[in-house]
Amino acid sequence: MSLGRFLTLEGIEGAGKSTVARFAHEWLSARGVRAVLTREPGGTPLAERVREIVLQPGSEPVPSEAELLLMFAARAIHLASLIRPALARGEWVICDRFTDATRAYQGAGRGVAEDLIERLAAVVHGDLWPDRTVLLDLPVREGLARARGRGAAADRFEQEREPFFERVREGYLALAAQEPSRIWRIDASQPLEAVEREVAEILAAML
Ligand code: T5A
Repeated sequence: MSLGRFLTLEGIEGAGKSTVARFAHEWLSARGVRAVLTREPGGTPLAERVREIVLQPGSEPVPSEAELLLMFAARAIHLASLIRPALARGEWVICDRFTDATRAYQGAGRGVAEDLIERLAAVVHGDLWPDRTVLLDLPVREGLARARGRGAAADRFEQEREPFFERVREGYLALAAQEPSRIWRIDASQPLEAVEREVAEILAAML
């Protein structure tokens, strides 16, 4: 079975993940590489329904453990219906967020126990981890200003306060320090062209 490559984009809100994911997809397509562009939570019709549940603000509180399980429920669906089949066909998968987001948001942000997250990750995706993860890192205020500048209504996470996102950012930086060969940090406060140049270098090395 030929296996494609699995690339994920991570970072706080407004870091530029969606923008850079689209750039990576276009860069690969221009070189004749078949790639699927997707996101989490979501990526398939059913997983997108779970996304709605977990992101939509509402009056009923969502306990952290429920949030964690919903993220992994969406991920299990996404892996079965989209990620594993694409990789098995030899295609690349470019995914806007994956389990590092769970480690950063539910783990570092919400305070869910690390070993619970790792056990669920082992059940849901076993040894399947991204080949490369690009961490788009920038100060929280800058990221939130960009995200809020788009004028869209805030989702349940975007309604959180700065200290939450500071913990998430620290969580991501700790992951990058633990796994430097997989997680590559890029300074996302640079102009977009500079960020994209660094991403192109990573893609070229992966090819
Ligand atoms: N979540 C998700 C968890 O808690 N646990 C999990 O396991 C998972 C998978 C998902 C939410 O779910 C949480 C985390 C999230 O809160 P989302 O919509 O996927 O939500 O994620 P967001 O981070 O909210 O996505 P955003 O769209 O807000 O941020 P992006 O994708 O990082 O930013 P992007 O590309 O849309 O760019 C934002 C703006 O900045 C500009 C862009 O043009 C755009 O206007 N921009 C730049 N401007 C200047 N310089 C640059 N370098 C720029 N790069 C982009």
